[in-house]
Amino acid sequence: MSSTTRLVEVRQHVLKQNDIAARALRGRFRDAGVFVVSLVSSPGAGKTAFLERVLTDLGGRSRVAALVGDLATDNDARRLARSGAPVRQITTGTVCHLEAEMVARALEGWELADLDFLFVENVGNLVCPATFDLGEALRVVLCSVTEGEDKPLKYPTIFNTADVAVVTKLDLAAAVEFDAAALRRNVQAVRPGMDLFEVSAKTGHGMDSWLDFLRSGLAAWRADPGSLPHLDPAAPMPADNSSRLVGSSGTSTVSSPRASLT
Ligand SMILES: Nc1nc2c(ncn2[C@@H]2O[C@H](COP(=O)(O)OP(=O)(O)OP(=O)(O)O)[C@@H](O)[C@H]2O)c(=O)[nH]1
Ligand SMILES: [Mg+2]
Repeated sequence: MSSTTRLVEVRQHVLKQNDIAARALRGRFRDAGVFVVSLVSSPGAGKTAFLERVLTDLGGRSRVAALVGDLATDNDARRLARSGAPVRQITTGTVCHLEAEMVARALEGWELADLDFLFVENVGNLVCPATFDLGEALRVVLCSVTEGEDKPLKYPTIFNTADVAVVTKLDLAAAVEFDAAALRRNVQAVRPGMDLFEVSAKTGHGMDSWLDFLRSGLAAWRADPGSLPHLDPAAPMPADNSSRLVGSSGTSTVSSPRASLT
């Protein structure tokens, strides 16, 4: 057997093990009624800053908690904990993504039924997290205005396994001559119908629309855990939809590859 063949077999085994663990997690989340939202992006796109706002803003009315993955340090967990929500850091050492087993271990001792939302910030990476299901109900891919509008075209896999996209750091858009229409076109080219939100964690721009989306997502998911919120035509559009940019079809008709794992 060649070393290449062996490498492929080991990788397939790891992915299969992860799928089994992710399926078990998804069952636990469903039984507990906790809506699990994962965040993926390149390093520094603004996941933690965005999540700090989400935890703070949702925390008043909903029961929220977060896990955050990094190769090293507990910096992000400290930042997120300022919101008052329970937070745990997962340090992965040399591993460039979170795996379902890591999530399961990090949840030990937490009563999931006491939560409405559990957020999982993945390691900053637009490649590896795409292939590791974490049992989440909703996967969010973030890209900042400073990264360039071509990211969906260059990293299609992460956009194809995510359910919704968020553009961050809108307050910097003018300074970097961000072309919103080009990004929208590129997202739609890779993932027709994908919902796209524009936000700034710094100014709070777009956060109300995003929080409305999350709340309606929780309600839709609890009513039917097999559904993804952006696929639910009954999910109300936020009153102020200026920050919610939907595809030309208005609602998404493309199912998530991960949805088949439920
Ligand atoms: N101007 C501006 N800066 C932001 C915004 N969001 C994040 N930043 C800055 O961008 C940098 C990275 O933000 P983080 O939230 O740490 O990014 P991250 O994606 O969590 O980074 P990793 O966890 O290391 O992958 C920090 O200096 C933030 O202050 C924003 O909305 N506007
Ligand atoms: Mg972070």
